[in-house]
Amino acid sequence: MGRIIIKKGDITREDAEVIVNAANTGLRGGGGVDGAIHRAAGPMVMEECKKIGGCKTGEAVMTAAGNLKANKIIHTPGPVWHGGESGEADLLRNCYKNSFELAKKNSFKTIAFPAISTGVYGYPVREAAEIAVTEGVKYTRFFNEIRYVCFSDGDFEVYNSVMEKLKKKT
Ligand code: AR6
Repeated sequence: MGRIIIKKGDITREDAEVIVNAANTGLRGGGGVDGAIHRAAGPMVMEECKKIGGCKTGEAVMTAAGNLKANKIIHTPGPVWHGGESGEADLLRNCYKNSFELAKKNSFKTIAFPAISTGVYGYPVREAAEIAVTEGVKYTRFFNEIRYVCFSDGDFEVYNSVMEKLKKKT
């Protein structure tokens, strides 16, 4: 049974075997964590993204990790928040599920996630954290460590409180 770790930090510095990128459907790169990952990884990763061509919301594709410590990057476009009635929760759940499945298929044992969709795409952090952590719990037996890397103190607190609540329930 693996561990779930919630930490504050910059995901580009994580030494997990695979890190997940909150991408867009064109895999074109952009701001936020996507921009940071491409800057740190180097141009080779963008070359590979261009070859892949794109990825649907909620699906996941994998590339090399260039100059990062990680071995691979999984790119998954999260949903844009439109108020919660447009299937956002299912799509975000798919981002986590498909990323876990892809990492599992490639026998990776440590994986690190940013808070997908909660930046530019506007998904409320608590709701997003509930989905992230609930999916993680389902996959602990396939991984040694699942890390949620929060970029702000506020997100870190929210993830911790969601985790505590979940522990009380189980
Ligand atoms: N390490 C960890 N988390 C980070 C980092 C980092 N280095 N930098 C930002 N975050 P966002 P989205 C956090 O906007 O909402 C891009 O332009 C950030 O504080 O990066 O899924 C893509 O190309 C927030 O908590 O992703 C897409 O077009 C979280 O990462 C679009 O933005 C996600 O914020 C995707 O939007």
